[in-house]
Amino acid sequence: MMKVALITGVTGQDGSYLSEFLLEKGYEVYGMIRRSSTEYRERINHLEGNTHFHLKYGDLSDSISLVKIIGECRPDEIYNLAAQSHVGVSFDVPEYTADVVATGVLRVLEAVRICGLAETCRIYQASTSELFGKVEEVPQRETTPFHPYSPYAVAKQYGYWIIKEYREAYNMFCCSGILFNHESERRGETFVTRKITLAAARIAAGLQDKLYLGNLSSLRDWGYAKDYVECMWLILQNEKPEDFVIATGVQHSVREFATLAFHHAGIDLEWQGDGMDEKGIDKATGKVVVEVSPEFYRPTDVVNLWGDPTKAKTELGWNPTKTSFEDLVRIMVEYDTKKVALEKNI
Ligand code: NAP
Ligand code: F7E
Repeated sequence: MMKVALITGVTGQDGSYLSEFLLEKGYEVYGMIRRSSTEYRERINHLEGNTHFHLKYGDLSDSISLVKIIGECRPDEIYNLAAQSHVGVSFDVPEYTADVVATGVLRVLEAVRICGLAETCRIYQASTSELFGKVEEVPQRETTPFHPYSPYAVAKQYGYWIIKEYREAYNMFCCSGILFNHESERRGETFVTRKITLAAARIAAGLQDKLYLGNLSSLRDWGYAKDYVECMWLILQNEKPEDFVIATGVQHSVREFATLAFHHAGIDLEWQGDGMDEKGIDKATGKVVVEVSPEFYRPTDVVNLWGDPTKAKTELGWNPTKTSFEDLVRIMVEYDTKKVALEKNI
């Protein structure tokens, strides 16, 4: 019997990689999509036409659609990846973020119960290192206290606790993967890594003059999204429902990411100045190619994320360093260099 999986957030970075991963494992995959004025779904276009891949309209803010979809496909596993996932944007749309990111998780759990699947359906919740926020311990592990530091993180904290509550109250197999930042050539273009790799490629091709960034000293534990979706699956194959920190255990600053990305694009940077006056200068030409802008600062910013993946390594057998930071940056810049070359020729 083929296992059935339902993925919310199937059009996103992780949803697209997870779909590929589960199809390869022989799953029947259902993905929930939102109605949009453009039907072009860049990250999953290549999967449409696969007879084991199905798309259903729904929305995390609409309980009826969730009950309908879950009742129709009767999944063995649900991967709840859908979210307003941009931390910066959550300060602009806090109420919507809370509705989708917090209450949305409750709606999925209740839909599973209403459909009579509480005993059979396993649920993965896309939790986040943002829960550690204004960090109280470095590196962060499963036992580190939470201190969420944005409307997004506060909403994700509700998601984390409601998953735990349903596990204990109703004995449901539901778990949170506390994932640290994971990036790829499919990363949304307003997250800092992709913004940098695209800009580095465009500046090198002469299509853009400058890149404006926010806090260059912010530290992150960046992994490769393709490696992280395997962990989501492993968490649901585990004997017991438990929560796991998923990270590489290696930390870098935004400045370091930019230096390496520009290097791969053929531009060696030299940094001059401090704070808002800091600039990244192209050593070869003396031109300023990176500047700091207050526009990209957040009212509260999380600046020291560094995960300890020991539990995932020992209990799930997951390899946190399959793709190194250096390889991740190279993969993203190579992809964007090709993308920009195509744009230039059009
Ligand atoms: P992403 O690329 O921003 O994708 C988000 C997905 O959610 C998209 O498919 C989006 O659909 C969908 N979505 C948004 N609002 C929705 C709603 N109201 N109803 C139904 N679908 C909705 O995010 P990602 O990077 O793949 O991340 C996946 C999940 O992991 C998210 O929950 C995120 O918060 C969490 N997370 C991400 C990271 C990371 O570093 N990437 C780390 C920790 C946790 P549209 O295409 O229609 O917009
Ligand atoms: O910011 C700083 C920014 O937007 C990283 C989401 O997937 O990972 C992601 O959230 C850092 C922050 O990701 C710019 O202030 C500097 O300190 O790439 P980001 P994020 O906020 O860490 C977590 C784990 C999630 O759960 C989220 O869903 O970089 N930064 N300059 C900038 N950030 C952006 N976006 N743009 C800048 O120009």
